[in-house]
Amino acid sequence: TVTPGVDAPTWPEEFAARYRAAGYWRGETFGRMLRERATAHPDRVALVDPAPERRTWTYGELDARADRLAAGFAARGIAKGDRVVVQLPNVGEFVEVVFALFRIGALPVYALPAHRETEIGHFCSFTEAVAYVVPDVHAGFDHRRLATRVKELAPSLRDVFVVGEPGEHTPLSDVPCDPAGPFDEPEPHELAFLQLSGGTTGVSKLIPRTHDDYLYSLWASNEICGVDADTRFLVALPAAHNFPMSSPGWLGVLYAGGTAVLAPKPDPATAFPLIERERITMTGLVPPLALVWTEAAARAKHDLSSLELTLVGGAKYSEAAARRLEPTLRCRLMQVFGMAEGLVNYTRLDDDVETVVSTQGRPISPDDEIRIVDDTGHEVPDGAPGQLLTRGPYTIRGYWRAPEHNRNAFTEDGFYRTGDLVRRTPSGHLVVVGRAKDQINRGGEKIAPEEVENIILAHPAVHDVSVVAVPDAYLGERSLAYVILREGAEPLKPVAVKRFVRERGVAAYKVPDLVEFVAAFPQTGVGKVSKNQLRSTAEQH
Ligand code: J2J
Repeated sequence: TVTPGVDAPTWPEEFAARYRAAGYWRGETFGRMLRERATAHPDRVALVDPAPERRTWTYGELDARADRLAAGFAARGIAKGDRVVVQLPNVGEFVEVVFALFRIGALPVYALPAHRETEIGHFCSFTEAVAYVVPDVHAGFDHRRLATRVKELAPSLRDVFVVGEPGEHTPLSDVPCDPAGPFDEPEPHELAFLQLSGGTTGVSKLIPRTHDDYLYSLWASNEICGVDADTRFLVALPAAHNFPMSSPGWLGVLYAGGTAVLAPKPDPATAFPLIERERITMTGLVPPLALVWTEAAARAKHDLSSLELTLVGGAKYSEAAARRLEPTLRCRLMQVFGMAEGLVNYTRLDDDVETVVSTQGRPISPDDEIRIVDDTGHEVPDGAPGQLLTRGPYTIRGYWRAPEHNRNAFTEDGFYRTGDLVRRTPSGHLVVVGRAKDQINRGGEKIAPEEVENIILAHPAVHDVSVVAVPDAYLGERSLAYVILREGAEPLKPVAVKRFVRERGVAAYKVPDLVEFVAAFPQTGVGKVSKNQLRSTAEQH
């Protein structure tokens, strides 16, 4: 079971009381939210999964389906507080499964389709997950075989549910049964799910989000983005990412009674026909995709005129690229700078063009507290760059079961150290100017160098390794591994290092893009590897 305040630090009561009194925390839960929408407008279409055959779910159908699946999960012993690792691509079953879990108060742990044995093994064993939900084969990869291996790593795992051909596991289609009596429903202040952090450490930390706090970020995002029952939102990015899930994302759209359309892939060849056919009004993209869409739109044969708003975030969007989006896609641009830990900033629909193209927005909530500090923790003068610290009604107070890490990741008075370097404009908008944390942002996918370094260090020919970001015109950043070989070791080729990482079973985006062999690393004054100096060397690439 999960004990609020023990497994996951929570807001001190005086803050919780304030957030409730202010009307941010409405005392809703995801399970009840869907039930209410299904009662109010059962026949409205909630969800479209367009491929390979177009399938739709009305609110009534999604609600009934969540009930039957919840009953089936419960019959298999999944109970309130249990963790279930969900690794599904953009398919309707993803939404069915998470609402079924919400309904019984079990916590989905959102894995990405790209994750492999190392990551999934960690999520399952660290959270003591009782079940794991996978597709059969996705993007040419057999997730059933991965599940078989993960079962050996994680003894807590009792069930593997497969969307599609089950192999040796249980088909998800066998799970639903007639709704049993009422479930032991979660309370609004309890945890709803565990989201993944981008991470800066060897293993990624898990982010505990409550019904109250996440639902607030959804309805407030809806107000800012103008999401309502007429919104038709294209989920172009992987649905498990915090951005397409909640800013305002498919969960925000379901909250508002609109329609979420799941794109199997985010490229223009897939997305543009969907925009035309489904009359899409809103979507969210990472900067590299926004670049590709902007270029493709100039010669698109498809009618994109339904598109009203495109959100771009997850990594820094260059001002020059941002300027081109509105004229070519012929829709409004909104920049979004958010994080799965909480704080989300948006430019506003009534901001002038200069603000929209040159800032990353301002916080959702009047109660999002922002501090911009120097290395010693003191606030910098107005407008000067510094490290962003934040605290507020939907920003976590600590990671799941990570008390040691939390001591550094949060200040004593509960501010989250984002690791982002920002400056604030007089209007209160934030401009992201860099990063203090050791992380690589590869087109929105976050890589913790330490994780990749630990893997490469296990190679018998490697003496030492340092992984840093290299600027990249398309992705923003790519990864470069500087490797020092052991004395007397056989020389390695870069591809051998890449293959070694891949064969360890990690998400492909973590495999270093470049590998370079060096004799030594530059040192800081205190004899540590100077990543700053390595990064400036890497910029010559
Ligand atoms: C620069 N850096 C950005 C931006 C995120 C909405 C949007 C994005 C995320 C997300 C999210 C950036 N410019 N516009 O969860 O709800 C970098 C920062 C930040 C980190 C968080 C959402 N938008 N970033 O990207 O948890 O470094 O969330 O701290 O994946 O991405 O990453 P993540």
